[in-house]
Amino acid sequence: MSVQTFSICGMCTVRCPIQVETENGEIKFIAGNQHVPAMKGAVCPRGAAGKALIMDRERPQSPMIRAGERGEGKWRTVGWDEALDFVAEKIKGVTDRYGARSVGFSDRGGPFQDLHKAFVKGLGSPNFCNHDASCARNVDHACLSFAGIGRKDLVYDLKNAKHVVLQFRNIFEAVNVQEVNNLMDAMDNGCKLTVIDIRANISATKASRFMMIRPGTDYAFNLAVIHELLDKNLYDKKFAHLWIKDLNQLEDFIKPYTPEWAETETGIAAYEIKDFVCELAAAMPSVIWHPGWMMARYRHSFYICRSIYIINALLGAIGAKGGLPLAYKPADVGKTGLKALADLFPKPSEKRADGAGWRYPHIADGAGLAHLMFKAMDSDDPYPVKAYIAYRHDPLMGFPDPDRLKQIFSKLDLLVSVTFSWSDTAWFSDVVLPLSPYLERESILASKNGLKPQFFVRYRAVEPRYDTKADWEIISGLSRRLGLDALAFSSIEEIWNYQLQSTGVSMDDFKATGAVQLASSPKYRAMENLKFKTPSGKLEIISEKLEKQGLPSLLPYTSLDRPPEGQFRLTFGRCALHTQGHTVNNPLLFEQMPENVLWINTNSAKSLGISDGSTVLVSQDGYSETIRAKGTDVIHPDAVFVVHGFGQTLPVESRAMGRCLADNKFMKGGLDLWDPAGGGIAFQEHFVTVTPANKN
Ligand SMILES: Nc1nc2c(c(=O)[nH]1)N[C@H]1C(S)=C(S)[C@@H](COP(=O)(O)OP(=O)(O)OC[C@H]3O[C@@H](n4cnc5c(=O)[nH]c(N)nc54)[C@H](O)[C@@H]3O)O[C@H]1N2
Ligand SMILES: Nc1nc2c(c(=O)[nH]1)N[C@H]1C(S)=C(S)[C@@H](COP(=O)(O)OP(=O)(O)OC[C@H]3O[C@@H](n4cnc5c(=O)[nH]c(N)nc54)[C@H](O)[C@@H]3O)O[C@H]1N2
Ligand code: SF4
Ligand SMILES: [Mo]
Repeated sequence: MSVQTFSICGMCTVRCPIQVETENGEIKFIAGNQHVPAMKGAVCPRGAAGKALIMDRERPQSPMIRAGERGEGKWRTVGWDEALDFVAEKIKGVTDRYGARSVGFSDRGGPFQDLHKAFVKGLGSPNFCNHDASCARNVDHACLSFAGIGRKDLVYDLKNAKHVVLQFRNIFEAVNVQEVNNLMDAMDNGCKLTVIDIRANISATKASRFMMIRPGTDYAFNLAVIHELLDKNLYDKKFAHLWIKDLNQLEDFIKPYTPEWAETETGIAAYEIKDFVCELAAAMPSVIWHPGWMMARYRHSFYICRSIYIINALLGAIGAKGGLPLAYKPADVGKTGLKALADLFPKPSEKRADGAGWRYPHIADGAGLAHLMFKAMDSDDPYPVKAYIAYRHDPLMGFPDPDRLKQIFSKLDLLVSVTFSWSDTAWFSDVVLPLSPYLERESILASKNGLKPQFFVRYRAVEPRYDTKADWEIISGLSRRLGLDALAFSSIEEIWNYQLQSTGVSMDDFKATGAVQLASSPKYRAMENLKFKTPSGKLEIISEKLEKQGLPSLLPYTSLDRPPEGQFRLTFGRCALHTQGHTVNNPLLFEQMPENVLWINTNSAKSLGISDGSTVLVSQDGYSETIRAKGTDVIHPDAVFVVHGFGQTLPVESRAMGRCLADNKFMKGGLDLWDPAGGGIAFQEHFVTVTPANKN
């Protein structure tokens, strides 16, 4: 007999609500949760490959302790008791010698991180980070500096939008299933789509307007848009009067940045910028200029994001239906939120090793900046960090300059990787604790704010195939050994009941759909009733916090260096068939897409003697890899582009091994290139040389 289990996809960070059909303990079919209309019953190709992940023998099948040198790949397979005893003893050793603050932890962020935060807090360390310095930190900080709230406190109301602008955002390949469905519905209803990108990606092929921009000049483009909105009086005056503080300072600042000026920087014609702005104004306030997601690209990316929030505000889109309405939290709809596990322990009094909140008061201390925690491991400044748990996190692939990072990790007394697949970081660890993949584990309850806030649950769909464990089992096991009794839960039900106390909700309420809705219909606020958490309560063009740090609120434009003759800016992004670096070895997805290719402009290729489909050598500072060239007219000639996540070298992953090019290896010195205002890594400030592979 077949059984349906509600679960949450874990193949990427989006975590779509799914339902899993099983029969005799085997997975039959994975579909989008039928009770969530925007899923339309679908998952993306990676979501559908969940079964292949479960069946894959080439994933860590039991706990392992390193038997050779770090990275040598010699392992001793052990039982869970031995593995957890080993980790706990090492952590005790480090805390006895250097103090609790010497334990660092990073994870992949997301709705289930409360358990991890609780664990690190319980240990007495302030050093919980997530991966976001390599992803969306600049977006979040830009939103905080402008509106006093995080990026997720604003909803992208795609379904009701009349014009959507994607800049650095490839929504049809870097997929979030509900967003894709909502945008397609809106486009069926006449919503315009503008794409501003350095290449024609799949989103561009569906756009009503595509503008190919010179890499790294988006800030110039956006300043010209602001200029045009103000100069032509095309902005929403009522909204500006109510909510935008210091508009006059913006008006003064923006004067030199005309569309004609921007044309020379960006390569986009002034008339096109002007036409585009008129179109936007016609659709306001139901406009979403997406502030970006993977915005760890340049050292001024924070200001690009900030300029986008300013444009959305000028269009009256912030707070508006079909724009970026404010998300509701449980308390906003008269409900009590989940009880935080992190509340089980007091906040550690020590300062953070990465400097977030004190050395860098404008950087929020929740997610921190992982690269600065790594630097503390290297320098012992402000103090030594000697044990590191990389929990569902692969910094050796996800941060630049893996050789440098390996040197740093070599100084650790303990490196633990908790993961469901092999990764460069797991391979370099002292201990690998294999996490059950998401279909084989349940998670703590999670809460999602939005137009309809909700709680949701991930149930276990099938039992673990190998000797792997769920998050809560691993954290409880370690907590028990480390004297953190409050976290040493013996069942998931105990955790769920703890989280639900005072909410008036019981686990029975999740049974019918996998979620509990806290409001019956989407809630929008009238323009007069918006609420921002800045010191003035308004959207602040001038941020005192930034100014105090000597960082301008309005950054004057400076041109980035162009690649020297014969070199290209290395750019990267996603494709619909893979997630970051951990699905290339998935049998099903590998079959669909076994390699990445190097996008290169046809004319540049021709002048270098490179033909479409030929093999090329990509080099930087004496390091080279080969890859096949994709010669195309639809990439800017300054750039080459690859899909991130390839170029794996681990013998345990026979399919992925040796497949094409790892962009992260062409980022020497990249740990030092980051945005001082937003904290994000500047991944795209690296140049490479490309030559035919058969030359010489
Ligand atoms: N050069 C370069 N660097 C990049 C990027 C790039 O495009 N180019 N992209 C950046 C971006 S946007 C991000 S988000 C980071 C991503 O990099 P990371 O934050 O490291 O995330 P992942 O590679 O998705 O996952 C890390 C590990 O967690 C394990 N894992 C365990 N359980 C789960 C689960 O339930 N879900 C998931 N997803 N993983 C699990 C996976 O097996 C994987 O080995 O890298 C960033 N770094
Ligand atoms: N299929 C799939 N979906 C995913 C993921 C995945 O790995 N696979 N990962 C998830 C995660 S963690 C994230 S962060 C998001 C990322 O979501 P996105 O940020 O939308 O994805 P990317 O493909 O990294 O980058 C978007 C676009 O930026 C363009 N770009 C690069 N440089 C420039 C520039 O200078 N100017 C402009 N205008 N454009 C530029 C690239 O060409 C690319 O088309 O996707 C999420 N969804
Ligand atoms: S977008 Fe695809 S891979 Fe990501 S959570 Fe949704 S179904 Fe899973
Ligand atoms: Mo990301």
